[in-house]
Amino acid sequence: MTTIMPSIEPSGERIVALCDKLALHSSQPDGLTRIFLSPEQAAASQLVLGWMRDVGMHARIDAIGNVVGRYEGIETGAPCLMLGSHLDSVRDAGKYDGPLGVVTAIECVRALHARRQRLEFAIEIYGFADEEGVRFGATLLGSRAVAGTFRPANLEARDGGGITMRQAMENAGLDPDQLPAATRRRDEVLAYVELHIEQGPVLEAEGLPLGVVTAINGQSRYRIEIAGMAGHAGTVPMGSMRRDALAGAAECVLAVERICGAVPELVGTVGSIETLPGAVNVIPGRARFTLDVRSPHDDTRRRAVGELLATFASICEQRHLSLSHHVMLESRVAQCAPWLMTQLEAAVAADGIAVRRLPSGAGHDGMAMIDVTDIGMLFVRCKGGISHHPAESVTAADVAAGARALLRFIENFRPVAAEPAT
Ligand code: HGY
Ligand code: MN
Ligand code: MN
Repeated sequence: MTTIMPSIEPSGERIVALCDKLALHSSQPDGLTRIFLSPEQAAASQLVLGWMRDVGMHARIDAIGNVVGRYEGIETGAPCLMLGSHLDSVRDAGKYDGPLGVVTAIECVRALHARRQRLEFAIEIYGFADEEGVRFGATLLGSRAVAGTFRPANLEARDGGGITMRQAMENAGLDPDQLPAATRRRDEVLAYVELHIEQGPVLEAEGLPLGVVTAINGQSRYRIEIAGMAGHAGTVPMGSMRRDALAGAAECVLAVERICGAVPELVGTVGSIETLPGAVNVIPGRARFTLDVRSPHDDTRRRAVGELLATFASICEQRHLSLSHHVMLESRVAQCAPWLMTQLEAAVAADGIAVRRLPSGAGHDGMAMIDVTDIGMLFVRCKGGISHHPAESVTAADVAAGARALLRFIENFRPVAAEPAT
């Protein structure tokens, strides 16, 4: 007698509900903030470990705190198709940036497990521990550890409370000296494919639930510091006797808007700024701000960064201020592999959905994973393109379409020999 296994197809409602459940693990009482190596992240990781084990995966926490699940293929120990996304968030975040990719991948494995279906390859799902880089400034820490490109100097980076990454790892029960154990070899991984919300307006504007990503824009992140002279707000006359670091920084911020606004497809953002000593009646002696510059063209981005740093220097010279800058991230454009795009498009088209290729303005773990394997991405429409904001939202129908496409991609996945590294 043949047993008809329940063919549990991934449910959009279930995936959204699980993302909403994950969002409860937050350090922010009235919203979602879940940063790298925080108690909230540890709790979220335990939840995801359980979900992975429920669908027949071996699941563990790796040396940097990534959650890793493995669903064996027909042959134990086979190379894997790697799926996933990140489990950390920005401050006051949306619920789906990151978790949607992890949960959807788990629900695809649930469908395979329910049918007792094994494939010619293993499936591994990563819930990366730090993609956003909120706590220590450097981003993609979890995926860089997997790709073997983690910079040990990052261990000495300090968070806002003065805790080093090394201490934070030890506090979380991780051994920084074991970090190399997180690295995966190229021959273990057939490809890395991530499902993610678009975080932009294109799919919604064109009435499409899904899109296939062509490339992840290149990104430069800097920490800029301007020093002047603190002084009494009431007694130092306006003009050249003042060396107001915040006024200088403000002129720099407007230069970012002017210079980046003049170049198509280039974006520049000052996301955070702080002044010292930060008192109402003291002229700011120091100002620190972050700079985030992105473009689909690496030469455009590099030229813009050069022009911005030169402009900052000229502003500071005129105001008798000193300027220093620290590179936090330089990441080239990460091209998605055509063979993966073709297979993702076939999976999307099989549902009768028009295929739309588009670049990603947002950064993703694929920027790191490209150093160990070919990458692909599948975008799901999000309302108004809103992201990095509590109003981030998706529909269960679009999520179900994304899950169907991802499951179809998995079932029809045909690995090709990766191009030899150039
Ligand atoms: O910053 C980004 O683009 C991504 O959300 N980490
Ligand atoms: Mn993300
Ligand atoms: Mn993000």
